[in-house]
Amino acid sequence: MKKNTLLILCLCCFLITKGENGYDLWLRYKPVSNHILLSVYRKNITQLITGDSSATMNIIKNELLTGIAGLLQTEIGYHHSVTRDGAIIAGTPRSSALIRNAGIATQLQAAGDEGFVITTKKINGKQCILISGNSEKGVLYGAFHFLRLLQTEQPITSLHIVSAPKIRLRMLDHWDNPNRTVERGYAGFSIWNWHTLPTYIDQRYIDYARANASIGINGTVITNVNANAVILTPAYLEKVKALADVFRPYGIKVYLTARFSAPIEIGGLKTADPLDAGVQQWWREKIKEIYTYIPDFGGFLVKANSEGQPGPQDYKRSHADGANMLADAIAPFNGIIIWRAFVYSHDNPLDRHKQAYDDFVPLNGKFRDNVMVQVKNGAIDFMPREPFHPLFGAMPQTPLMMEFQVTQEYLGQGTSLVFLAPLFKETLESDTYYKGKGSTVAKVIDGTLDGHRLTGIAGVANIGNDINWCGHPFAQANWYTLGRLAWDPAISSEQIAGEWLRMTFSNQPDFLKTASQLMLESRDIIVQYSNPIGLHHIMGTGHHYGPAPWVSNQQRPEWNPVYYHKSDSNGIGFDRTVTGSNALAQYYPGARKQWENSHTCDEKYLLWFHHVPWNFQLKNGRNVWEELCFQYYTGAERAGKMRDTWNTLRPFVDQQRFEQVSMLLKIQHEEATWWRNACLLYFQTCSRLPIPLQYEKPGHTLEYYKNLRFPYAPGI
Ligand code: BDP
Repeated sequence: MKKNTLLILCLCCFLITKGENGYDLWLRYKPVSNHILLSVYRKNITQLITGDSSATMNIIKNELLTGIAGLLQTEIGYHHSVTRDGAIIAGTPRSSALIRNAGIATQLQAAGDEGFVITTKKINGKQCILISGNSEKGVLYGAFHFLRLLQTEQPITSLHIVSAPKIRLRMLDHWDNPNRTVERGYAGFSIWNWHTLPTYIDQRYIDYARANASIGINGTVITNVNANAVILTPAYLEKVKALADVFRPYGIKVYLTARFSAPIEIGGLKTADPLDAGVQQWWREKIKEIYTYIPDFGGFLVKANSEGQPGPQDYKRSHADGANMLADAIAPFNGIIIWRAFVYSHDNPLDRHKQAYDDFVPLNGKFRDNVMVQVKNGAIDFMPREPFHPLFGAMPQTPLMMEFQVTQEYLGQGTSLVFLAPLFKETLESDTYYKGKGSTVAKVIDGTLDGHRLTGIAGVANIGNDINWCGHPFAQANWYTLGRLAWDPAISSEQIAGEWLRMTFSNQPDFLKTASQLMLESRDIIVQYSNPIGLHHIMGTGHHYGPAPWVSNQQRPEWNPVYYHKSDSNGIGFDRTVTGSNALAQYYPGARKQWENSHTCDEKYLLWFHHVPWNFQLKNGRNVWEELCFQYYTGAERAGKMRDTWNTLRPFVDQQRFEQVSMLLKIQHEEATWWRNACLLYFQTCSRLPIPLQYEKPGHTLEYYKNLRFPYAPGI
């Protein structure tokens, strides 16, 4: 072998073993591996023509050129007119005469404000691919969609795609603090470096906007719901403006969280009473000021009177009074107020499950037109499995926005592979029965049931300054999922997993089959080994890391796991039927029916809605204690198998990401075993029944598990 060849070979080996650090997310644009397809692509993609130059159009042009160069391993030229077959024409009817005269007006009409049309068409006798939209944002989404077709190795010779988002606001909620800590963040510190803003524009801000645009996200709340008023001061508004300027050409609007007591804290007022004229004036001026920095500012997200946050109830005013005061002040600028329904109070003795509904249903229809009420998917708090929130379908005159949690606060945090699409879909597909059978949560959210114009889905972001953005390489899939489902809640989990895996790892069928199954089962597995048959909120207090079902010493009752499982010598579970808290009454009869009788209850939610004796029989013949043992042991065993499965995928994955996932799966298996042992040993002190002999004995005593401490667990 010649010296040079050897050198090149060594270099190649080095590059392969070095692997990928994950920074490129699903936008890697690696060469198309299917050679037949590659030659079809090369034949059908030969030149690029875009509409008149603008910030967004330049982004579109660069993205298409970069993407195509990477995927097709060939530079296509940028032209002004169609000279050969295979021209890609990207633009709006306004920015491009070719698009304007292409005869696609009907399709464009169906694409609406933000949608896109991708169609194959003869122009000047040449076969072209048109990527178009009524707005540049639509074209941008279309460009990313087109690249996704290539990345996922789909046919492109006859394209007739019209796609419009089903949801208007597709947002990420960052729980990022000014000091760069991230509440419930498991991927390092905040990506916003407030100290160096506004002058220093980190490349990450641009890459963040690009990644979001690639999945249709069009809004970002950049600050924590547990808000800090400092963000509303001029020095910080300058910084927010700098970010907004970066995001704008990517079609992303900036939103902020508003601390309700800001008029006192930074305005020098004596009160923050929403009915006080001085307070109203203060917010009007503050909002006007914000719009001088950010003319397209999206609006405020507000957490009020929840978990100690200030709010209108401090002045005996309602949530509507608070929201409407801000809504009136922001209306002249077309901004909106997103008011959170995640409220519960320590002086409310009612089941926490019921409190938001009780507070908000009487306010149905009392909010201004530019207010949305943001409701978590379930009534407790982003649990691994939770019935849908009874507010969905209960406030028909008020647009409700879905709040999912993308960051895995209760689902293994930064160490677990848990694909969240099945969880999100489970909620979206749940039937509220509010307008009869088929009134799914998705239809409440997308406005079809009540004709709402304002619609939205938000996800609490899982992004930090870790090199791969999300910490766990597979956590990126959950960010991806949020965008895809907000665009269209009907997309299946299988499709999302498939797309993401193809773009993030490989298009090899053997890889895809195994890896997508791994993803699709993962949420079920974590439910099994952490919160089976309806158990919930039994995680470590404060940091929520790992199991702690024994905790009972917290100041507020609903901060204690014992509040949620109510395990004692008689049995286990939370009675939410008429004999208990009757939270079930908040659901429509059709929905209620599936849960109200302990003998017919969907067993996934048995202990969510019922307190049952230890010898209660399940449909499979096991009693509750045996079922808990079965679930915990099976779940932990399946978690172990996830690693074995991943290990079979070594040939398809670069070494760096392969090892990362493998090590994390080892941690996950250890954590699953810890969950199993700690929970069963604790519940055994109530049931006083033995762990069946076929199972291996827990490796430690209950005391050992109780004494574990995690003072520096992330995310607090
Ligand atoms: C809980 C989190 C807490 C958040 C709260 C919220 O533990 O950190 O502040 O939700 O959504 O899940 O406001």
